[in-house]
Amino acid sequence: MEEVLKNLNNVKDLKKLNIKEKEKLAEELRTMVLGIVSENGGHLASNLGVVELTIALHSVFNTPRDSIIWDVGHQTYVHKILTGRKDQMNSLRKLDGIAGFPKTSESEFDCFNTGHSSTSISAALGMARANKLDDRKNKVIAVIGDGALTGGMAQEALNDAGSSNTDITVILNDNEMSISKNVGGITYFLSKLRTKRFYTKTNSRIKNITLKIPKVGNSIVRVAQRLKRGIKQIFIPKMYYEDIGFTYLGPVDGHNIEKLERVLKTSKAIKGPVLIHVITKKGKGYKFAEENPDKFHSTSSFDVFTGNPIKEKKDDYSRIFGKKLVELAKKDEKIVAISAAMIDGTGLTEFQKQFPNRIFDVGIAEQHAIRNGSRNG
Ligand SMILES: Cc1ncc(C[n+]2csc(CCOP(=O)(O)OP(=O)(O)O)c2C)c(N)n1
Repeated sequence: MEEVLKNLNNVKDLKKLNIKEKEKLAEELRTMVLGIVSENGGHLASNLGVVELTIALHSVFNTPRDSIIWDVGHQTYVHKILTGRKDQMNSLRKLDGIAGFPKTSESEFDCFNTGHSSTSISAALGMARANKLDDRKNKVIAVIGDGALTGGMAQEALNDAGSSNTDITVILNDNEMSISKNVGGITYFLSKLRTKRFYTKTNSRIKNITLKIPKVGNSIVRVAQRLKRGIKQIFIPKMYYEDIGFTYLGPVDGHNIEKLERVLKTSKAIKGPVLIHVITKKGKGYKFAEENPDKFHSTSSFDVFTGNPIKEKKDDYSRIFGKKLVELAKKDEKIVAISAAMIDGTGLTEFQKQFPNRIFDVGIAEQHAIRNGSRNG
């Protein structure tokens, strides 16, 4: 098969491809992202994990009319390549180069500037409400990782969206990782959902059949959704997302473009808020990143064949802070460390090794972390 990426300049070209070509494209995108990040540095593992999801999203939705809001925004390299910025990607992390995060001034496909975690559902809900007021039929999709989902604002937004009677699709990109292993009660809950394979198979079979029926297909999907809710209560008693007002679809294999496209098409036919649980592998396709997704979350330039950095890391503020804290903690057992999902990024890895009982990763929840660390009153 001919090279697919070479001839692809925009989402219109993408929509013309068949599944086999899209699978080939996924491979080529991985090679391209790996080449750029190994040279320039950048966010590798998260981008490798969303290749198929990004292809499916731009294939099914009518972007930029439909809005995709990427939480944090560090996983948008593939999105940028597919939306007309292929030739600029080499300038990533260079002066005046392409931004490493969505940037509204860079492209009409970037509809919200991000960087901070856990904001996507709030932004998406606002846009969806505006669409409703203006009687626009545009779709709004928030793509949020299981790490970002631990953030308070994401929970506040789910709470609001669930009762909003607004058409909004939340895609939960669940790779079990924040930068490090994801933490907290929500991760227990998600791991339970992931194991409900029996239910998933039945569920997608209903949708496959119904969507093939022209015209009435969509209304049958809706009835099936209601019925499904009943069945699901039997197998998954604590169906939290459905209980707070979302239609839950999934879990779906986030590396299977065909299945992803099917579930995304189904979501378009459903009224009100929908949550699609997508299972991905952080670092997918590059052995070193799959084995060490935290090391390859954000990286400086490295040798593709060994996975080793080109230059050894120098001491920076975080490393010096971390060393000093270990020194002080040896002398004072009252010293503990609290981190909002940034143990490595804030220089606390050595502290964690030496004092595993005196360090607390509270998830991406800075506000909670500060309060967690305060004295009485
Ligand atoms: C408020 C805030 N805290 C911390 C960070 C640093 N940070 C960037 S990405 C990330 C992990 C995100 O995990 P997840 O949402 O699961 O996405 P993944 O990288 O696994 O795809 C963190 C903690 C941030 N961007 N914003």
